[in-house]
Amino acid sequence: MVAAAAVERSDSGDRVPVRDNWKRAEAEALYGLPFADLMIQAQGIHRENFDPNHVETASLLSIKTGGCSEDCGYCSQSAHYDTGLKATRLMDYADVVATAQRAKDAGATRFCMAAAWRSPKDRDLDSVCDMVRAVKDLGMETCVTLGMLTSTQAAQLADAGLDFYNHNVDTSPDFYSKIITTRTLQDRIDTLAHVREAGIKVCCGGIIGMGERIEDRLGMLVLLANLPNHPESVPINLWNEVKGVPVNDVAERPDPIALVRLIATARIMMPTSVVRLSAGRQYMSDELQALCFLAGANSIFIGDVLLTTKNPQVERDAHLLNRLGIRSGLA
Ligand code: SAM
Ligand code: DTB
Ligand code: SF4
Repeated sequence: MVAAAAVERSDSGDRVPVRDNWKRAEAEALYGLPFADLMIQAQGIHRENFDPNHVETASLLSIKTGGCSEDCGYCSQSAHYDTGLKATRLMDYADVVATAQRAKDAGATRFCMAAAWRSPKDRDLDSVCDMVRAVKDLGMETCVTLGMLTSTQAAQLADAGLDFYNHNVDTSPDFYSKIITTRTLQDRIDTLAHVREAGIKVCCGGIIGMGERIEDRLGMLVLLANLPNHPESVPINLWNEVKGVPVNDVAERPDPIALVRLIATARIMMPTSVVRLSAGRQYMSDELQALCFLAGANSIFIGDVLLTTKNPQVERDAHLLNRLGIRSGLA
């Protein structure tokens, strides 16, 4: 029943079949399994491909905040909505490097630099490439998220040594147009293709809790799992509340068990991808996060803020991971 469409290498070097032909009905069947059956399957796959007692720690920095021309209905940084956020210019090189050093000292192994752009201007891209080189020299993995890229721009970032590019599909193909109108899902898929062609690893996921149905959440997983290659990193963001954006009127925080089921389903469908329990951990109990790690989540953002919204305190994360016996940059 399960056809192997491609083969990828897991962390342990084993060859594992990786499918790119998922049907939504199959995702629904997995998601709807009795909880214990879903969890044991996800845990088995997690253990085949990763150390289950390790969680990756990434740190985020908004290097250019607000004033964005896109209309993403969830985002504090869109110029289309009055969110009370002050727009800034691109940060200075020295401040970015100093922040990366502090993040490293605090236990982050990856440093993700985010800019509120529809797409970068060539002059700005040169500056970001310098930042990437400097952060790499600190011995950290690098990730940037700058909006849409041409293939030339992706090649420039690859030359600078960039490890990961984050560009999310955000939601299901069916729900997408209710959330964003200024760029299409196909625009995003084109950028992901440019990133892949340039040899940069892909970080791509989305957001839940924006008023979508469970079918949309699974439709998003099917979209991600059927990309030509599975993204190496899959961030699952729970919408972090922002006043003044359209999503605020329709948002519904997902049932915690539904979140665990979604993580487990992602783990099964994308066995070799790192699944990040991304934004929204500020709303989660320690017990819920522990269940998400058991379901196969193996990355978090650390630091008291994400880009413009809150994240749990580093001390709370260190305490949680310690109690679970999970190794990370923090513990
Ligand atoms: N401007 C670039 C872009 O959109 O490609 C990069 C930055 S953007 C903030 C990166 C991602 O953060 C978005 O695609 C979205 O998935 C996520 N995000 C933004 N606001 C969020 C919120 N309030 N809660 C959860 N995730 C959010
Ligand atoms: C991703 O998927 N989540 C991060 C990162 N990629 C850039 C961003 C989360 C942003 C949360 C809202 C904010 O802090 O503004
Ligand atoms: Fe701009 Fe990115 Fe926010 Fe969309 S998610 S409004 S592109 S910063």
